[in-house]
Amino acid sequence: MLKPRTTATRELLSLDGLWRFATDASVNRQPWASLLDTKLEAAVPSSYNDLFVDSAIRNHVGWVWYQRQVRIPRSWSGDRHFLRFDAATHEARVYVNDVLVGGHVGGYTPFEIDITEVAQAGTEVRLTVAVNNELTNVTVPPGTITVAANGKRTQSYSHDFYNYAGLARSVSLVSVPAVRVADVTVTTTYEGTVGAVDYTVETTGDADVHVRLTDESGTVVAEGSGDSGVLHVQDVTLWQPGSAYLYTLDVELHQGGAVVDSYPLAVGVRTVEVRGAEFLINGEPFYFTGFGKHEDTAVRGKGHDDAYLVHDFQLMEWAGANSFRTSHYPYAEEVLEFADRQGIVVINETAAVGLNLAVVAGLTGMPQKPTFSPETYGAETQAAHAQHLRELITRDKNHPSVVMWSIANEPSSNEEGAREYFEPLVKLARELDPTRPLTYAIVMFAMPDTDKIADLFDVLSINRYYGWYIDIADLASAEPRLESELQRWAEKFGKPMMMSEYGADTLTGMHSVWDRPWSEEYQSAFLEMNHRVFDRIPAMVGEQVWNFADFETGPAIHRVDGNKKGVFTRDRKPKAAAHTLRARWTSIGNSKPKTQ
Ligand code: BDP
Repeated sequence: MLKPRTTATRELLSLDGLWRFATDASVNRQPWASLLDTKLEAAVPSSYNDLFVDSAIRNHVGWVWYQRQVRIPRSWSGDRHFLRFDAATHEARVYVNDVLVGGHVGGYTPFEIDITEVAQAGTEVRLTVAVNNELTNVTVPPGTITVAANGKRTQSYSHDFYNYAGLARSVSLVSVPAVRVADVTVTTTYEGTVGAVDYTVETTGDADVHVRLTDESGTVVAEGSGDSGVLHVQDVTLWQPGSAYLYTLDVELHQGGAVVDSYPLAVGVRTVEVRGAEFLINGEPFYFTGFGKHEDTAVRGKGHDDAYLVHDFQLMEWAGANSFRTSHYPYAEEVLEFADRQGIVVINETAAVGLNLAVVAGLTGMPQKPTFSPETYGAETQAAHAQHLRELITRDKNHPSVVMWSIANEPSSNEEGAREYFEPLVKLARELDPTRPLTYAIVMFAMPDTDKIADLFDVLSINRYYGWYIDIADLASAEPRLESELQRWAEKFGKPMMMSEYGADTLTGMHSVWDRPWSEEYQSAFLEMNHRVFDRIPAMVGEQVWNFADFETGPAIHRVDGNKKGVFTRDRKPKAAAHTLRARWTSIGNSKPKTQ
């Protein structure tokens, strides 16, 4: 799905701002009508949870309502107009003048609704959006709703971040021509100094397709026509990690000599490949440094914020990081566009986090119920996961910064049924995108001899906490244990491996001369221990620390005002570990440290 843009033939009106807001006590009020009876207003984009002081709103389980007036520009007659939601977490129903016009399930991918027939150009309409935050065994991510005898609904889930909800990304009204570019797909390669941009254009009607590729100085470097083809670029400048270069592919539709639609797409020419135990970008072995992140800031929750976007990237660059993972859901498209421009490498993850009832059972590894079964996570969950994968790959397939898809975080891959659940999803992802490697983040309960799905994937992303959840305050024992496990993965699979999570909760300002968990010194020592091990294992192709910054979680006995594994605090102040990482990463760059 193309990101909306203003072009010569398209217009975009932002609906961001303050909307009337109310929570709804009814479980499934339908149909709904009339003016929202409320004094509350909520900011869009923002999660609604932390905006208000009322804990009933923060902890509300079910539907909330957003409402505002919208005037459709008079000049839009003759075109189609759409409502576009960059995300509504986790389900939405949309009403124009109290008429249901559409909806969407899935809280981290966009959707659009054609409202041309119900909202004529030049008129004002009342736009009402119902958003539901419930997670069940058939949503991605999954969760459980418990209803008490008094009817009180409680949400639980097995992922370790707060279930922020609402309209956390931009909402816009867009006008597009009736015959238009519906989608564009590009893949790139190069041979010597000649780049190749393979393109396919989908349209909504009959028109001649013209494409033009310009470089950053605006010079046309290749042109073509037809729905699909290959454009060759002489003396190509590659998109490189740390050194982005973007061409622009201008797609035009012509009818009888007139341009009826035009759409520009940023294109980076680069290749990605897994060969043996190496991860190659542009044929060169690449070593990932960086973080698992979250979309998480005070007050906004998961609300997208350009100021934090810029600042977070500045901090990553300062730390010498060359990459991050969109743990544990697709991020706002602005983030990927920025990564494209800044040359930061992205591992793009689905929202399938918490497919693991062993974690729900506590850190025992003994699930009370099997994770994969018709009663728990079965065919319907898998179908929701597949649909989410389709929406993610369709949205993000053209970003040069995205080098790999992560299909899930810490699923119970050592349990019966894991292979039956994941095999079709891996097949689907490869059909949707044959160009990018696939991975999943491996939970600590899944070992080289018990994991049932590792062979299906290209890269093994390993989440491990030796020195924290295992061997806390005993890094001397943690070190050989970590090393021996990583060696076993390397020997058994011969694939590239990366540490996709390793980290220790740390209270900023706490210090100790001993190995004391929660101290800033311990976080640094923990990371250094891990690094010594990684540098001894040739198959390691990267390290992403958990987490970039402290973040909000649900209440739990092991969480003090959220998860404190951030290398930066929630307000982005560095802990001592930030300097430890900076010293290492600025010295190693994009290449693997010499194996010792
Ligand atoms: C891992 C999860 C991550 C958690 C982290 C932790 O992938 O979401 O936040 O552990 O416990 O299991 O800090």
